[in-house]
Amino acid sequence: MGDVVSYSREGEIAYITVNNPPVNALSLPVRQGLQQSFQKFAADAEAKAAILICDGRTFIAGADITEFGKPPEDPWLPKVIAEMEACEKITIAAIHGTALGGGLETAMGCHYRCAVPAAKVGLPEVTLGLLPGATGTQRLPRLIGPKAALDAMISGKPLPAGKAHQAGAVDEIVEGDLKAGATAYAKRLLSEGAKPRRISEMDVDKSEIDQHFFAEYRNGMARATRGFFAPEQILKCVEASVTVPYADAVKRENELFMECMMSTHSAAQRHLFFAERACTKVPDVPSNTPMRDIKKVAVLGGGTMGGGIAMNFANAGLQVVLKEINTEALERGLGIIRKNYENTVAKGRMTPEQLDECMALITGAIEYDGISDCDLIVEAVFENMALKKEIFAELDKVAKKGAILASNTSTLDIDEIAAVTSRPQDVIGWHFFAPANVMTLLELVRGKETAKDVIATSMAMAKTIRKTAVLVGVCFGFVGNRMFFPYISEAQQMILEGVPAERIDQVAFDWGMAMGPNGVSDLSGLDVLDKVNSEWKDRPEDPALWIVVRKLVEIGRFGQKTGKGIYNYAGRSPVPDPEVTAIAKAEAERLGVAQLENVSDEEIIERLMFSMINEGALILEEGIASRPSDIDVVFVHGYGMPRYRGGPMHYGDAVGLDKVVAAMEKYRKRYGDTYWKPAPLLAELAKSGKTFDQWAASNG
Ligand code: T1G
Repeated sequence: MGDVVSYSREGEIAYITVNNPPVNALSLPVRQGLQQSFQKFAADAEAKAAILICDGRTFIAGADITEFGKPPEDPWLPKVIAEMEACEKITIAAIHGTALGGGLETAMGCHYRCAVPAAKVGLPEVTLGLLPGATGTQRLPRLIGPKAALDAMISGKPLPAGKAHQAGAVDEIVEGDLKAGATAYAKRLLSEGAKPRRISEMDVDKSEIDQHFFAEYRNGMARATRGFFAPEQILKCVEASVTVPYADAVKRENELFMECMMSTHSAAQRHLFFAERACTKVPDVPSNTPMRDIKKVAVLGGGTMGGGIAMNFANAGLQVVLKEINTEALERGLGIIRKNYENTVAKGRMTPEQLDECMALITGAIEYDGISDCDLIVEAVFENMALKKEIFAELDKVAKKGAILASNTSTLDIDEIAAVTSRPQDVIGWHFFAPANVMTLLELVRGKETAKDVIATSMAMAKTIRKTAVLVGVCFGFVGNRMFFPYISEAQQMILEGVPAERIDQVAFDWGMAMGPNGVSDLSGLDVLDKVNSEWKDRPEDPALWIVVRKLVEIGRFGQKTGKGIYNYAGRSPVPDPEVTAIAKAEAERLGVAQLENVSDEEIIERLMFSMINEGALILEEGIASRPSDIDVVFVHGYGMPRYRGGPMHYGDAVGLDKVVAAMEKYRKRYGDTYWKPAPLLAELAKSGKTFDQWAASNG
């Protein structure tokens, strides 16, 4: 029994303690230790009850995800749990922190479960493209009913201990010290003559299952789980829980678990699990870097972005000063914020009291001295370099010493902005994504002189406001937009070549994108794209580049905001417009752009995705992103790329970089080097049969 699991006894109560930091994951030594400890308990005649408890910050938080993809090693978790459950003496799981996945499954292998009020329990395997593969799909329905179990497993969301207690997943809530509370509970059970209660011997309550239940559940989850593989497998397991005996259903669960484990979806979603943790680590900024104290925040500019940005800080309980240029603009800005909150209340996701609390945290100012005591100032004004320089020059005069001066610019050069101040070390980009109070991505743009404590403070503050922050370098468009430009360019080029915009969008949507490139262009605003086109540094010399966007902007078709763009918008749903097709055709003729017949879906995806992957390789070579997985996090959190694709760089690895480069050669022959010459890094990896992931690992 390794030191990750220990056995001890105090009187008639045995304690089986797991100590496997950081989250007591069920690595092989832990599984072995559990098996041996429960055998020891069974053989210990003095022990009348056993408590399974964990050291550290949490109960077992699941199987050890780092073991996935390697050959499974005995003892398998289902086997350990079955042996635990077979104990003739009662066993109690004592839960604190988060009992998740295999952790909850192990707790369900105990005969009783107690938890402290702040604990949470859940089966989040679906977030990893998996299903609860250690009998969770069979035990949870027996404990809380099939509907509640499905809700928990399909959403992957943990239940707070109180709700789990009400539902029947936790038998006892213990206040105060967990070990003492669990011991008292065990003694009480013994005094009541409680017997081992084995979930596997229970029946599922079928009272809520009629002939339509599963079909209706399938329909109900379709939108939220579109394209994902694992949810349907979970549903099949729960169907088995009410149709076949436990042992057969467990066999079915195991088969479907292996299908999930071997799926490209799970590989992608597990990749993202680690990617989202890796991106919080900045290679040259130690995790113990002292941080600046942020108590009060200012947001300059009360437009849509500024309002959304201000909400993020208020939602985290921070005081925010919204600064505008005059009272009218300020009132309008505060009105935008209130309206956003009112919409959230109307959707039932916020109470009126919470709205009032947040609004009370947001005050207004029209003079700079109203923000001179703020610790962090986020500029969110119009995307114009001259205006931003003017503002930062003013901030340099009025902001308190040590204040972090952030710009929400989406493309402009942070170094150029910093250079107008006497404190370039305090300047950083905080690039939010619209809607700023909804999208989880935040690109932190590091200038040449940005101080390490500014970076560390920004990373920590991002977590406070529940954003996924990725540190990027200075270039036109940073990481996300810079890679999105070729994606949009390919969509635009195909429209010129006669491919219907709606076909391009449908293929992208079916691939998994939340919205196709043309719908996104209309959402962002064709006028915004056109402005980028005119400000694009080192823009490719190509008169056809985004020419349809320009022509549409010239006739006032800006997209959703004007009711017409690439599509017409009666409501929010896009309707193709023959006028746009005619404009594209006319421009194609004027520019001599050949029309394409019979474009395959495969070509559409290759041109959309591989153009991004190539740009991503250039970004890595230039050091604008620290790792390929950081780029993946950007696209999953900021551009609606589905988690089951893992992000553009992971997708390239999954396809095979040799295949990516081979496909690019087809387009290079048709369109030349400007867009389709493989980045040196990509060409090198393709040639050597390596992946971006392997490159990242070798690059430390
Ligand atoms: N396996 C291995 N490492 C893990 C891990 C796990 N299950 N969970 C977390 N870590 C690492 C993580 O990579 C990070 O490492 C450190 O622990 C702190 O994590 C059979 C098959 C528990 C809520 O999906 O949700 O059980 O970066 O930064 O914010 O049916 O970790 O420090 O080197 O996230 O306090 C199911 C996954 C697995 C839970 C804590 N369980 N973990 O959050 O810390 S599949 C899960 C979490 C399974 C069974 C199936 C969170 C947390 P490093 P952290 P946190």
